[in-house]
Amino acid sequence: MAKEVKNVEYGLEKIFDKAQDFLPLLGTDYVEFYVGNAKQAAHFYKTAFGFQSYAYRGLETGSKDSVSYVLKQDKIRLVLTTPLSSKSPINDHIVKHGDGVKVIALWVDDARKSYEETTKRGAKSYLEPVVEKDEHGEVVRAGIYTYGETVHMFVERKNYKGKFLPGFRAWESDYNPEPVGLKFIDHMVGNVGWGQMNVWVKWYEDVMGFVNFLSFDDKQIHTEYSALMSKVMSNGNGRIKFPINEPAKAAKKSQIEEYLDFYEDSGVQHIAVATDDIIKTVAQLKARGIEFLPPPPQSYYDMIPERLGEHREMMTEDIGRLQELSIMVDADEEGYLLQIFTKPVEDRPTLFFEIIQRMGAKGFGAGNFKALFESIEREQEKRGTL
Ligand code: TYF
Ligand code: FE
Repeated sequence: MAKEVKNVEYGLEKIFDKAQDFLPLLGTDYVEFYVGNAKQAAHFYKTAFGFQSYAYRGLETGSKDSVSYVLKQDKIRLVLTTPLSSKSPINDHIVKHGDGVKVIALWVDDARKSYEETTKRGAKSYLEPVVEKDEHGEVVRAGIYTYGETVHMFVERKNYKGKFLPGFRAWESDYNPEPVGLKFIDHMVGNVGWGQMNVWVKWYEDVMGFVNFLSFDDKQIHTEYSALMSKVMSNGNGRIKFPINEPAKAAKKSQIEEYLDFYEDSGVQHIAVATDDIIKTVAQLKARGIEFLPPPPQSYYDMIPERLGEHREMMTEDIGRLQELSIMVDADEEGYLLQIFTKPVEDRPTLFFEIIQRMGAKGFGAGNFKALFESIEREQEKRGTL
């Protein structure tokens, strides 16, 4: 069974000591997707995932080249952007990758300094600092490239009282499906090409001042057919966690290779969102048509008490109910966690979502990797990509 290698003590204060403080990050500001049809995608994220209409920019607000819908659920903000003509460079991104994540925006106190410190350390520039203003104040943004064509945008909004960003107006809608209890982004995972994981680990260390706090190698993460390696990068306060995956050689095609083939580049593989009631959240998502990976076998659920170890008494969820919903459970020294994975949410087998509830555990569910990857392989088999 896969076991994670801890590179630093779990205590976040200790991570903080190790991490550099030149780039204080307050949290995830927003995640922007480039999609073929933002209007329809927005409907999907409202109807199926329980996001709320929040802000809008398009022809009606004077935006001639692209349209963006902003959706919100608790602390999570998604931006869905579509080009309005063939001349927009956004088209190239969609033609190459399909729908996917373009921007992981990070909330900072000083966007200019964030840009200076990271570009000085070798980051490739995407957007030099720009000040955007409206009647609610000003926002400063600047961006750098990370893996593939993915971007980190630094967003400074301390002098802004508006809803989202200058240029957007509030989006009021008569159609408001209930939220499903998604609270915040727990982590976002990047898939990178052969031999690239350590390059990006070093990039997050050198350029962003992150620390590598957990590692999983292919000896730990493999099934009969496939293997991968993964290292988790965290910023100093532990609010931003970016695992980086790389495929590893095995008998058949790794799910990471499948992603790279279809995304045609490195990119964001999954967004893990936290809930504090996973049973309720997942039951809701299923009722609204979200498709999850097929459940692990009975033997997996029989092993749960053993997997929980000393945390067995602490677990209040009914194992039978977890099994009905195909939710998985893992434990580490500090507690347990509950998690489940959607099928890809685009036609290309690329981006998917994870729903996670942490009950003290700070790991990533290493005890579930084998069952999870076997489940993914059954899907790959159906697609003929294993
Ligand atoms: O983020 C993680 O590490 C877990 C497990 O291709 C995982 O969610 C790791 C690799 C992968 C899918 C899930
Ligand atoms: Fe994850």
